[in-house]
Amino acid sequence: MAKKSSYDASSITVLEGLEAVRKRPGMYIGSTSRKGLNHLVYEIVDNSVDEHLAGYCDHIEVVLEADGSAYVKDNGRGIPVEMHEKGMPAERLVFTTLHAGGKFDNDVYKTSGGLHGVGSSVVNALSVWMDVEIRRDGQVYHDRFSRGLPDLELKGGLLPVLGKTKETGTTIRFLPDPEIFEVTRFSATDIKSRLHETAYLNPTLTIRFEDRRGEQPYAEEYHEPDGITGYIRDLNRNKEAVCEPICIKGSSEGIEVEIALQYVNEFHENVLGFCNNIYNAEGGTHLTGFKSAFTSVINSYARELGILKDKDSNFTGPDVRNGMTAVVSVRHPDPSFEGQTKTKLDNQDAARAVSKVTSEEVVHYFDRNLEVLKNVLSCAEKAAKIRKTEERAKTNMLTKQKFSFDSNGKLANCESRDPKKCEIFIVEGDSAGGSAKTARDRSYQAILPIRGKILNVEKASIDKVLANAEIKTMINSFGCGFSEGYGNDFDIAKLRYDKIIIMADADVDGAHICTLLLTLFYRFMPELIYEGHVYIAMPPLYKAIPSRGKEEYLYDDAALERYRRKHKTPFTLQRYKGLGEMDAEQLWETTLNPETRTLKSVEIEDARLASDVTEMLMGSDVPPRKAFIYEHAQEALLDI
Ligand code: TSJ
Repeated sequence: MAKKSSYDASSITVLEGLEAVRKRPGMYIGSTSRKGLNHLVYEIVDNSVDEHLAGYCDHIEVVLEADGSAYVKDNGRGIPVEMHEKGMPAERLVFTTLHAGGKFDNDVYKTSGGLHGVGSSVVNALSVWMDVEIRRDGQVYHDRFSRGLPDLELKGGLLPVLGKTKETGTTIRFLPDPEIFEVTRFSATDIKSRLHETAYLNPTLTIRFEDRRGEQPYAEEYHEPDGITGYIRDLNRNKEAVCEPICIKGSSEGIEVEIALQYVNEFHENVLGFCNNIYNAEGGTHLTGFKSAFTSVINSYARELGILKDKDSNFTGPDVRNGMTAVVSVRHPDPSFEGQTKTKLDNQDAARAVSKVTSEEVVHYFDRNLEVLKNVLSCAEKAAKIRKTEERAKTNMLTKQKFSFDSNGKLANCESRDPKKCEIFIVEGDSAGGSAKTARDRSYQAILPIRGKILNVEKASIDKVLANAEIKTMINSFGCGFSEGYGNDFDIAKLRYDKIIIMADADVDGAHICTLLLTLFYRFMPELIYEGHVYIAMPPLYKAIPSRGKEEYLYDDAALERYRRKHKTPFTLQRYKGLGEMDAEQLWETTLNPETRTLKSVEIEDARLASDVTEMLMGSDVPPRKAFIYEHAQEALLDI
C-alpha cells in the first residue's frame, strides 16, 4: 500500500494514468508474456542510453537479482530532482506521468521504436515496487513507489537524501508485478543479446550484465569500440568472408546514417535495420533507401567496367546482395513506425537520407578500393548466373509437378478445410509421426512427419533447398508458396493452417531440428512468424505417478527437483526418452490436446537468432552449448 502523501489535482491524473496502464498493460508494452517482461528492462536501459547519446554516460550496469527484481545503474548526470512547475520533483513526474517527455527529453533522439520507449512510468506502474537512487550535486537522493504510487513523504518538496557522494548517476531497481505478467523470470539470453546489440550501436558505451539468479553469479561486459563494423564481424564470425567489412557514414536532412557491410561465401542476404538503436524486425524505409541506392551504384560500376554489356539487363537487388551481411543504422529525430508489430520504419526522409549517403559514400569507398569492388561484382555476377538458371528450373518445376496438396504422401491431413480451425504438427521421426497420427483429433489436426535433420538453408543454395523432399512437402502442405531473393511467390492468405506446430524431442537434437525449421521459415516464409502462426510444442520429460493423488507431467529437471521437494511420499517416475516412446493417449494429453498442452509461441527474435543457435548447438565448441541448454531448460519451465 502506498502511504498517503499530499495528493492534489495532479495526483488524480497520475492515478488515472497508472490505472490505465495496469488495466491494459498490453497497450503499453505489447504483451504480458516474457517478451513484455524483458521490455521493462529495455525501457529502463534505453533511458541510460539516451543519457549516453546526450554525451554524459559511458557505463551502464544491468543486474538480474535472485529475488526476481532487476536493477539498471548508469553514471550519467542523474535524473533532475528539482521542483517542477507541476508541483513535484522532476523525477516524480518522470515515474508517475505517462509520456513525461517534452521538457525532460534529453534531446532530439527519442529511442521510441514501435512498442519500445513507452516511458519509465509504465515500468513503474507494472512493478510491485520501484526504487530510485539519484546521485547528483554531491547528494544521494532516494525515491520509492508501490505499483506506481509514491511511498515516500516529501519535505519542502524535496526528495529524501540518503547520504553524500562524489559520483553522479541513476540507479533504478524494480520488481515486475506477478499480477500483471504471465511469467516473471527475465530471459537472460534475450537481455544479453539486446545489450550486446546496444553496445555495438554505441561504440563508446560499456554495458555490464550480471545474472545473480543461479547458484553462481554470471557476469559479462559488452564494449564494442568497432561499433557496427564489429557487429558485422561477429555476425560473420563463422563464415568465409569475401572481403573486409565496408563501413560508411554520413548525414542528410538531419538524419545520421551509418552502414557496415561485408560479403561472405553464402547464398542469402542478411540486412538488418536499426533506428535510434532499436532493431526494426520488419525493416522499412532505411532499408529500401539503402537497397535501391546500392543496387544502382553496383550496376553503374558494372556498366562502366564492361561487366554488363549493352544487351545485358541490370543486376537485380538480390543479385547484388547475394552473400551480403549489412547493418544499416539511422538516428532520426522523429521516427514513425508501421506494420504488424510496429517495427517497420516509415519515414520517407529516412529513405532519401540513406539513399544519398549510400550513393555518395559507397562510390567514395569503391573508387579507392577497386579490389573489394571486383569481389563484390563477381558475387553479383555469380548470383545473376544462378538466378537465370534457377528461374528456368523453377518454371519447369512449377509447371511440371504443380505443387499439389494431394501429392504429399506423408501428410496426414485433417478433415476441416477451414484454415482458422486447422493445425499442422511437424513431427520429428516416423515413429513419433505414427503415434501422433493415431493420437490427434483428425477433424482439425494434420500431422506431417519429417525424417531426421532437414537441410540447413543458411548453407544451401536455393536449388538445393527446393530439391529437398522435406522442404518441398512443407511448402506444399502449408499452401502459400515461398519467397526468396529472386521473387516473392508467398501468399499468406492461402495458408491452410492457423497454427504450425513444431514437435521435436526435448533434447539437443530436438532443439537443433527446431532451429533448422525456424531458419527455413525465417528465410522463406517470414510472414508465418511475423503473423504469429509458428509454435513449438513442449513435450514433457517425465511423468510423476504418486500412489495417491493426481499424476503430473514434468517438463524438465528443475520441475522434477521441485516435485521431489513438494512430494515427500514415494511416487513412480516415468521418463520419456522421446516423443516416440509415448503412447497415443499420453501424446494427446501432453502435446496435442489444446486444453492440456503447452505451446511456445515463436517470435521473430527467436527466428533471427536461430541460425546462430544452430551453429552453437551443433558446432564443436561445447561450453556455450551447455550454458545455452541449461538456461533454456530453466526458462522453458516458466513458460508453462
Ligand atoms: F527511465 C528512468 F527514468 F527510469 C531512468 C532514467 C532509468 C535509468 C537507469 C537512468 C535514467 C537516466 C536519466 N539516466 N540519466 C538520466 N538523465 C536525465 O534524466 C537528465 C539529466 C540531466 C538533465 C539536465 O538537463 O541537466 C536532463 C536529463 C533528462
